Amino acid sequence: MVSHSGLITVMERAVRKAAPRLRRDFGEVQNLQVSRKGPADFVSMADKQAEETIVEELRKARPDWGMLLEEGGEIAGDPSKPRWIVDPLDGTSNFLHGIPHFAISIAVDDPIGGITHGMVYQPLTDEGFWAEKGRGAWVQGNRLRVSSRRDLADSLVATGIPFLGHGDFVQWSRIFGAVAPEVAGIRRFGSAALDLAWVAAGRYDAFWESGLKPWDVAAGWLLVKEAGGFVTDFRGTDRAVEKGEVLAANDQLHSRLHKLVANALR
Ligand code: 2AM
Ligand code: CA
Ligand code: CA
Ligand code: CA
Repeated sequence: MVSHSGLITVMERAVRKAAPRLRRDFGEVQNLQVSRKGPADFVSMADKQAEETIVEELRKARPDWGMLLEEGGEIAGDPSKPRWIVDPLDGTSNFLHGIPHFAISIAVDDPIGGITHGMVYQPLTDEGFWAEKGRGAWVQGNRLRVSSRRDLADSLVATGIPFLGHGDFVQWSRIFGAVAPEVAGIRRFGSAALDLAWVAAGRYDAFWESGLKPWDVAAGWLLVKEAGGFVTDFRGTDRAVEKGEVLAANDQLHSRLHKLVANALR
């Protein structure tokens, strides 16, 4: 595996460069050009401009790397080198409704090591959650650790609900029906990247969602892993990022939730 020292600095520089514009646009949402990629799947100038700025910074630092971008699609690079996976604005619906809960997500996907670096950055709070494979997950100089709660009855669980034209409502309802009666509370805040970062930080005890894309999941997946948590798909396999299907928690809660989910989907 190539040496990745300094990559977190590169990612931090990219998100910091994109942040002021996002902060400004957030205050002027009514002036943004918004279009629709599908039913309820909105994209604005803010998404596109943030992505352009991020791509420019990342390309300056690693000119030969490929990229997987939510808005720009795939950009080929040297296949022996890692590629960047970028969601320039996760939580666009929140952003466009003036709800201050959205983030930038950037990950490094190495052809040998898989996801080796991840950053989930909240422009409004200047909070940058980052993780490096084998070196832990961090926010503002503090090491992240998933929660240590063991009982579902004490747990606050985040989820993502399918939205118009997107996702499996029946499957989600089955899982909700199995999980909701067992846990202390459920939240749906609308940014999968932040949901995972907050599981890594021990704010949520667990999180489940399906129908996601690699750019929603990759960085947060590493954050949870490096914070000592478990992230799998609903069957309990290690293919959460590829499948866009995520069940994340500490080991105890993960195994309890996995049983409930498996039952619900039988
Ligand atoms: P996006 O904001 O980058 O598009 C949460 O369910 C995930 O689904 C988010 O990561 C969000 O990513 C995406 N999403 C897209 N459209 C959505 C919508 N109308 N409602 C909720 N989430 C949406
Ligand atoms: Ca989107
Ligand atoms: Ca997203
Ligand atoms: Ca996005």
